[in-house]
Amino acid sequence: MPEFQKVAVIGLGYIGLPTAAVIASRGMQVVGVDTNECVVKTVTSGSVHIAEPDLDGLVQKVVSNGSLVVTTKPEQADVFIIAVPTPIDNTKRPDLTSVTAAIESIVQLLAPGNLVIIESTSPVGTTESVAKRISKLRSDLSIGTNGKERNASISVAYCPERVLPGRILTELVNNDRCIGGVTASCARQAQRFYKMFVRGACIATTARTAELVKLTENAFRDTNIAFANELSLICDRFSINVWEVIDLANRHPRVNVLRPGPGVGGHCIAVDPWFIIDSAPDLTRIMKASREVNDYKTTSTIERAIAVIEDHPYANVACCGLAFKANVDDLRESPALEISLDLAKKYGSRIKVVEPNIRELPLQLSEYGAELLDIDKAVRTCEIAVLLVDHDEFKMVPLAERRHLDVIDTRGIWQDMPVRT
Ligand code: SAJ
Repeated sequence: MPEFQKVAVIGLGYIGLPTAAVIASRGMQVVGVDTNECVVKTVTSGSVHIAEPDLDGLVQKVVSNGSLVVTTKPEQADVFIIAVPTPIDNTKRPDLTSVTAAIESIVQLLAPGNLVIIESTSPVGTTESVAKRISKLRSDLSIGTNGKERNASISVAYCPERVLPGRILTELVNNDRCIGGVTASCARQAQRFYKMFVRGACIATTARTAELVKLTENAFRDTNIAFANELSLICDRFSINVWEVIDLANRHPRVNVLRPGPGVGGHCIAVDPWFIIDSAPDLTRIMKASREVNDYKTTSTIERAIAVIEDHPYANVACCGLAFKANVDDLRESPALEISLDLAKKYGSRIKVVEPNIRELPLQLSEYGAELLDIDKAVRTCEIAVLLVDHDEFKMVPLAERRHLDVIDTRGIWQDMPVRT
C-alpha cells in the first residue's frame, strides 16, 4: 500500500491552496481545511479566493474529480501539512497563535506512521516545541523513532515554502526544498513525501536549520532591497538618476544591486527578518537597519509626493498601483496602499487610484473621496502621477500620453522622460 494516500492541508491561503491542489493532482486524496467558511464555500464550488496564474483551472479540476475535498474540520490522514499565517504582532514579535491552534486541532487525530509538516514561516525552535507539545498530549506516540517502535511513532518536520507569488504553481514543483526533521528519520519520511510532487532537489537537514534557512532567504532579500533603497535616497540628495547608477554598476561582473521602490511589502520579506531580530536582538544590527531603511523609504515617498502636490494646488493626482508588487492583486502590507491612503487623507477626491488588478477600492480609500480609475483615464485627467507599482499596464503607457505629467517614479519604469525618481 502506498505510504502517503491521504493528505490534510490545514490553512488554504496563498500557500496552502496551491499546495493542496498540486498534491491532489498527483493522485493523492487531499482534504483542505480552513476555519473561514467563505473560503471553504468558494473552493468547494471549484473557484478560488486568491488570484494566481492557472490556480483556478487546477482547483476546478481537482475539486470536480473529487481528489480535493474542502472542509472546516480536520480529519484523519497520513500526512498533515500546516500552512497557516504566522504574522508579527504590534511589537514585531512572532505571533504563532494559528500554528498552535492548527496543532491542537489535529493532535487527537494522529495515528502511528503519520507525518506532520509545518510549512508556515516560524522562529527557530518552533518545530521542536510543536513536537514536544504533541508528545505531551499524545504520550502513546513517540516522535521520529526507528526500528521496533516505528509503528507507534509519528514524524514531525519543518519544510518551508519558497514560492514567488505570481509563479506559485511552477515554483511549487520546480524549486529545491529544504526538509528539516526533528530527527533524521522524520526528515527521511518528509523527504519521501515531497519527492512525490517536487521535481527540484529535496535536501534533508534538521528542523532548526530549515527554520533559519527560510528566515535567511527573506532577510537576505530585505537587506539587499534596503541597499537599493538607501542608494536611491543618496542619489536624490545628489540629483543623480539612481536607475542609471544601478544599470551601470550592475555591468560589473560581480555586482547585482536590486531595485529601489516605495518600500517593501507583502507578508514575507517585511515580516520575516523580525523573527530573527526578535530571537537575537543583540546580533542583528544589519537586519534591523535594513527594516528601518525600507520602512523609511515609504515615509520619504509620502513626503516627496506631498512636496510636489503642494506645488500644484488644484491638480489631480494619479496614484498608480496599490498592490505590494507588480502584477498581483495582493494589497497586504503594501507600501503603495499606505502611501495612497496617506495622500487620500490629506487631499481627498483629488486622489485618483489606478489598480488594474482590483474591481473596487478598499473602503478606507473611498471614504476619503479617492476614486478608482483605469490608467488611460487617470493619465488623461491628472497632472501629477505617483508611480508606485511596476504593473505591466503602466509600462505600456506611451510617452506621448504622459508627457504632461509631473511624475514621481518610485519603480523606474517611466525613465524615458525627465522625472523625479
Ligand atoms: N522589491 C523591491 N525591489 C526589488 C525586489 C522586490 O522593492 O528589487 C519589493 C517588492 O516590490 C515587494 C517586496 O519587495 O514590495 C517583496 O517582493 P518579492 O518579489 O521580493 O518577494 P515576495 O514577498 O513576493 O516573495 C518572497 C520570496 N522570497 C525571496 O525571494 C527570498 C519568495 O520566494 C518567498 O516564498 C516568499 O517571500 C515567502 O512566502 O516567504
